[in-house]
Amino acid sequence: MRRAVSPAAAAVILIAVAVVAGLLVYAWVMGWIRWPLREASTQIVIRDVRGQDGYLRVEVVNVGDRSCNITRLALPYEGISYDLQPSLLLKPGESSVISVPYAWTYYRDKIWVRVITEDGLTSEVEIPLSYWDNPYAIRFEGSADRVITPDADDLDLIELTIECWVKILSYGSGWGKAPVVVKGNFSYTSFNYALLINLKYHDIEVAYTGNKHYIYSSTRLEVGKWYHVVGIIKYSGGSTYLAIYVNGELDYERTKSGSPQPNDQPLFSGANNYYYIPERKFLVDDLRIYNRTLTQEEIRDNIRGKITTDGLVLWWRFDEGSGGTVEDVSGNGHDGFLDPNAPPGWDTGISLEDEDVRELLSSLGFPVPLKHDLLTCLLPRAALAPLGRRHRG
Ligand SMILES: [Ca+2]
Ligand SMILES: [Ca+2]
Repeated sequence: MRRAVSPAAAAVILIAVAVVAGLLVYAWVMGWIRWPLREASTQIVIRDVRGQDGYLRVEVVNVGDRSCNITRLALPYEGISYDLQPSLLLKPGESSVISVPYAWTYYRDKIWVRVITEDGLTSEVEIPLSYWDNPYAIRFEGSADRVITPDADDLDLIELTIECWVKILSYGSGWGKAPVVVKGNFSYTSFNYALLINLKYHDIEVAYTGNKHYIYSSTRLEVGKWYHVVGIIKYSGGSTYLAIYVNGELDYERTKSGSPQPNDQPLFSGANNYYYIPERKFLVDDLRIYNRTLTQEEIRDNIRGKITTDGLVLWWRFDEGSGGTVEDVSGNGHDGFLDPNAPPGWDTGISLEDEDVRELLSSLGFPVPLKHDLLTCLLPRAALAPLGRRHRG
């Protein structure tokens, strides 16, 4: 025979259930039980993060008791995610390094990295980089400073994108043109393609072989300010499409007749044997050449740091800061050589510390990682926290 629960006992039970549920929700909200739950399902531990030559190298180890297939890596703060192709299969106890192309491999207080397995399990960490590059740019000054790389089949192009950061320090006497890139020794009559600074009109030109085969930007580049510039050339069906993007926005585009003509001459940055006067002074950083047309979305991804590598044929980071060689970190072997007769110098390069870069990221709606300040660099967090309370009471 069942005995009915008295109304008073029922009320007590209901209150007890409500209190326990409330405590559980409170603990969940406070993060007391969320962390252990997530931890219990975690198989992968992120052990180390390095930034080098335009890549983040993330060391992971499988501490679980079954194999894990890592399919994605994300930088949640930046809103960036990479599909890993191929994915990384780790047996229990195994470790490996995941490399993803990322531009901002310079000093960071910390970077938030997450890996995701094909089962949807995640592991993440906020960690300072254990290694980082120093941000340098190449500085062309005088009239003939140049970096040169020899001719190669994959630099002979009829469809391409040239992308880099440029800062003009002086337009000199205000006439002539200075090449950010030119594939060939001489002028438009024989070069394959070029991205030129017009020293008179203060704009950027993208050009290919032949008279009047160029367009120029409507943006005029202010002295002393970093700009992200892109020139696109695409030959198809008997004509050639040209476009210029400045700071992630389409600046100008037009289709012209004729086609780019590949040659057997070197690729130059800074000057060639035609565009070598007058005096000028400018910086170039993070120069890339692709053998295809990048979309605006890809251009903006590159600005925020998620570098597309599909079709990449040359990538100069200019982070050497000394010496006579610029490494091609694309893996295609197009290292550049500073002309010993007219060697360029080195200067501070682009990084997330630079106000022009920060303003651009922010204007495009991208999150800008916190700038590290001297105080948080030098003082441990524990020493900072109690400052406000120390003299109370
Ligand atoms: Ca650099
Ligand atoms: Ca050639």
